[in-house]
Amino acid sequence: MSTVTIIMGSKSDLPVLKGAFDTLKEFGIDCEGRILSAHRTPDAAAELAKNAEANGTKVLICAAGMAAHLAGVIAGHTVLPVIGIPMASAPFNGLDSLLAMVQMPPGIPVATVTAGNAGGKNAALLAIQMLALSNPELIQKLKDFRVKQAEKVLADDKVLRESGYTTLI
Ligand code: RP5
Repeated sequence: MSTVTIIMGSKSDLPVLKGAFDTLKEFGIDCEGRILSAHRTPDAAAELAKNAEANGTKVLICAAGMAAHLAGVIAGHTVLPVIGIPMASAPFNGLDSLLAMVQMPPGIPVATVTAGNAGGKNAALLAIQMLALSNPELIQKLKDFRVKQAEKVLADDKVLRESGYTTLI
């Protein structure tokens, strides 16, 4: 198993996770993706969680929508950190997933990140920040990433001001 394991409740969640895979790759973190559901494949999901620590996984990322129990169920089977991404699923646009995921009972935490598309990237960055606690090289990469990100915003700001406040597009 890889350092970061990304589990999604359905193949339909995959597009949102592109940001997670891309970001982990950018930072050189080995990761793997699995499609397992807390409801449709409960035994396989539990098995993965129970074996994750022994298999060398350090952080688990779980994406699920609707009655989004995946992250919570995984967290109940392991002491590894679990990051949850609430999917913006219909008909409640992710409010259902968010509430299901963020309301873990005391004793079994899930670190819930941004709902929907941005959640993939933020889940990966949070996982990297966790891994960076024991990896100074990753700390530096995260600092470089922040600098680049800020430079991009400031460059956009400069273009906007120089354009006489017309659109950037
Ligand atoms: C959840 O139900 C999945 O994580 C997905 O977000 C949602 C809908 O699944 P599909 O019906 O698209 O397979 O378990």
